Amino acid sequence: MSYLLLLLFNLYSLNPSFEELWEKDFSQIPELEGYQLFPAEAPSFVKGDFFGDGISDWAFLVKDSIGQVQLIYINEGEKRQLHWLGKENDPFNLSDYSWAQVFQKASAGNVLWANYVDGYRDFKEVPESEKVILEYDALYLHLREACGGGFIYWQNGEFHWLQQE
Ligand SMILES: [Ca+2]
Repeated sequence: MSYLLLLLFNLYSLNPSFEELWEKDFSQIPELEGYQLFPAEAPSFVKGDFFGDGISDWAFLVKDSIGQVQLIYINEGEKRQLHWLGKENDPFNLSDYSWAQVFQKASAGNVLWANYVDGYRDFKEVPESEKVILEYDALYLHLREACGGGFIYWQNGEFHWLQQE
């Protein structure tokens, strides 16, 4: 019995919850000082290999002191790197990500496309050149009421967006 408890305890400490990780690790990163986690619908974080180095990363939303919500990627690897979306140099000119209620992973290998370009279009209407085969995991962000959102994926050293309606 005690062995089982010990085993469970070890499993638990090897797999801390995201909230624990935030508490003990991410919130201690100097750049993230003063930020709070912003809860999307569960899950409020996504774990995946977004940058293709084979080491899983984290993506989640944080709120600053004036309530603006930004998207953070923690790229784990040999050296930890942070990517901020929602600040001055946002690749999509967005200054707030609070609309991203639904927060999910699209796994590497999936084929994605923008499903709205001057109107809805489905897979067979999309030119081959506009289909994206995900090299790495991607994020899917979605606002339920407006049925809008998109995929954010990393390719050739930058973030890309595919509109989803
Ligand atoms: Ca990584």
